[in-house]
Amino acid sequence: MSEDFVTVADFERAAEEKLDAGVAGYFFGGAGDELTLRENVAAWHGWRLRPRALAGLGAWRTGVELLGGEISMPVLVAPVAYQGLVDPDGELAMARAAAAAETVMCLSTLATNRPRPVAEAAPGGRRWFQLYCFRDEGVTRAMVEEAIDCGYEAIVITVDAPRGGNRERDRRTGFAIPAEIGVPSVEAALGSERAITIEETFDLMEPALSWSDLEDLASDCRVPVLVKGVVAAEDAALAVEHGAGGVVVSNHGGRQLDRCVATAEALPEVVDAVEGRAPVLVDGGIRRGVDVAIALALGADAVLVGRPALWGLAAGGETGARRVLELLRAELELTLALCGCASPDELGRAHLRRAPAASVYSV
Ligand code: FNR
Ligand code: LAC
Repeated sequence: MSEDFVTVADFERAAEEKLDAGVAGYFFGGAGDELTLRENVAAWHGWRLRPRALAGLGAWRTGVELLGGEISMPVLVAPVAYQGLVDPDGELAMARAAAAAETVMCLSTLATNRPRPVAEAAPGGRRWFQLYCFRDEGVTRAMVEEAIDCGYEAIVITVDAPRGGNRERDRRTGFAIPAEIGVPSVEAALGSERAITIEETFDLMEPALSWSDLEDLASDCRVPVLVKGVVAAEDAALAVEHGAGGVVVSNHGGRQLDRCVATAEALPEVVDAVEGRAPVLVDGGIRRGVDVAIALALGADAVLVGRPALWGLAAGGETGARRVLELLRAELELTLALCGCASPDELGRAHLRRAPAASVYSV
């Protein structure tokens, strides 16, 4: 990993060169025609900033408070499965990178390390746990209890995956998780030590979850339960009414329902429906600090990045992931300064206008 990596795109290219075709297809790919995958990125380009002048500022702050704790920036690490496929330390390295960048890491249920060693790898860091509910309730319960016991501060239940999306790249490469990459939750559910496909993994999950399950989980857990994978205002309101402590606007990085609305387009209606009753986060296609600023201006409290952090990890291990997070922070700080804002909470819809319709200006 060289010093001339100055953008997320530099890490993306380096990761693509380094990973073999099957692994790259899994991490880079989306569902179907990958229209939503591409549109997630493009939709952030659909806004223009209206900076304010002569704000009289000489210092800028990117730090925010989220769910009762401080982080250095409103950019968190999204749950991404199987990180041991791109780095020998996998989630342990990602946890250390997030802690060094002073932000939250959300650990996937489908991690290659259990919640406890990940917590021990970065004792000073803040952590949330992403939940997939297995058909075998005992497996789900054991993971959640371990996470909460080890200081994970929130459970993030993913609701956009009652079945696995149509991952055509994986079908072409025949991609499967190699047996030597242990996935503790899957091993517990399957009792198997052979290579397993992503489709088989999704078949282990309980598809028939409903709002009452959210309500039960939220009342059983002693930590907040966030709902990840909402794009409709109606669902955002239902989530809050059923006890959610936060809503994550997400379409799973374009990996589930292709032609799903882009998250930048869904965000305003969700913000309006939640009416400040809970934090609203968003992920999908965030590649620049200016994307983060646009999300905040539209009303998000924070964003998460999935592939960017993963590309950092693949290209340069813990240091690479940390540098991706730090460069997003630096880009956000510069954007705030150039918009005349002292801190993230000063950005609002008055700082935005729609970009001209598809035209010579489109990028
Ligand atoms: C994911 N995502 C995901 N989400 C989740 O809730 N549990 C998971 O295990 C995974 N696994 C996963 C694997 C890979 C390879 C990717 C790319 C994504 C979705 C993730 O949390 C997030 O919603 C998206 O990655 C956001 O889009 P960007 O930032 O990758 O564009
Ligand atoms: C994925 C799962 C595991 O997106 O969430 O591949």
